[in-house]
Amino acid sequence: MSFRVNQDRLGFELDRFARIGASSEGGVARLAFSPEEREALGQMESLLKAEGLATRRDAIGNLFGRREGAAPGLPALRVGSHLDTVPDGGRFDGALGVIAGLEVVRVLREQGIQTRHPIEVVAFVGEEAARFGMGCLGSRATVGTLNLPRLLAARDLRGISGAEALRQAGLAPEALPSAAQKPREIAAFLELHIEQGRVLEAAQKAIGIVTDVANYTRLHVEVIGRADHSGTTPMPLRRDALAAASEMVLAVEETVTALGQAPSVGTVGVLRVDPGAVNVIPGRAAFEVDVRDIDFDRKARIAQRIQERIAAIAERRGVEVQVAIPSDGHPVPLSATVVETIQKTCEDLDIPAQKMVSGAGHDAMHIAPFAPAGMIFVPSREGRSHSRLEWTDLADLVPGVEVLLETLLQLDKKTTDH
Ligand code: HGY
Ligand code: MN
Ligand code: MN
Repeated sequence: MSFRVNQDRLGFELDRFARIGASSEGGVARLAFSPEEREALGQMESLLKAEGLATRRDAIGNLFGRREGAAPGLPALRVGSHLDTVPDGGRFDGALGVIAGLEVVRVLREQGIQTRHPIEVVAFVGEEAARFGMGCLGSRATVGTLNLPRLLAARDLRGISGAEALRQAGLAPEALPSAAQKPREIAAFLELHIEQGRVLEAAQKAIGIVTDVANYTRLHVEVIGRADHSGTTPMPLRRDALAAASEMVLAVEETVTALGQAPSVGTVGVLRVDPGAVNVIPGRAAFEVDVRDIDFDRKARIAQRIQERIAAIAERRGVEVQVAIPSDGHPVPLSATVVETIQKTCEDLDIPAQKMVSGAGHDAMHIAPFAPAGMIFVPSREGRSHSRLEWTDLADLVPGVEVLLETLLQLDKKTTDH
């Protein structure tokens, strides 16, 4: 199979971006609105400009590179993803999708291909929820669904608010609503992404054709006990907030395991303890629960049962508990037209592919209700991601970029004005 995509050039760009925010242990850290994310966006903007694309940044910092089409007035065919990462993340999550967009426009130039629709390469900001507990900030702003007051008030682990982070990035919080676009501006959106799971590797398939994206319910739990002297307080008199929270964390795992079926999952990734001193019984503990499923009703049952378990543990232990639900999303079906086009492209290119759902959230899930959107997965070694051990061999990335390119060309031929 001869691909038009240049494997060495793809590898060169992945190496380049992996160095931006690189840690000495081989991970990458480019948090939302961080200097590292800004450096990556700036680097990508220069590369898109060098390809002759007109570039722009919107009010939240999303980067768009535009290659004009032959037919004036048609909406853009967009390819892209995100350049931010989780702390100590991998080099592929997000960056692959944006770098693949750069490679697509490079191949179009080399092959002298002129599309009917304009092609836009996009890098959405703040896809990861790692910093502020809410993700897909750039794609939500694009479709006008960003909860701006929540972002402005959110605080990261250093106590910096979303509003301060935006201002430090040179962005005006009050201008963010102007980032919202109109559905007619987008003919379709395609996102190439690593699978971040084990399905393709186990099935020995080169491509995942994503039909649906799971969504999450997030619970913020505050446990209020009583700070006391760790040496003088008898065990029966304690109101230990961390011991109670620890039981609750295990209850999350037990409940998802008991009520869920794959891809039901539940995680507590953040736990804060106050005052956090070795000789003080914790007076407060706060933790974040992330429950995900492709089945909304099952996810609701799991979240409800988790809340019941938390209340019972608090009652038994004599601590107070406050539960907030900042997010409760519906799983998102992707565009059937785009799914079929990806599938036909894989058949035409004779690349082994399978339809699948995504357990991870992505920018495409926020674009999908707004304009036709699709996702193409490539395998992740041992399914590892959100870790410096995230890896996909270059030879396993190239088919994904080729399918992205060919699907775009197929969509360009279709009248995709919706
Ligand atoms: O959290 C997620 O699902 C995605 O990786 N941002
Ligand atoms: Mn991610
Ligand atoms: Mn991602």
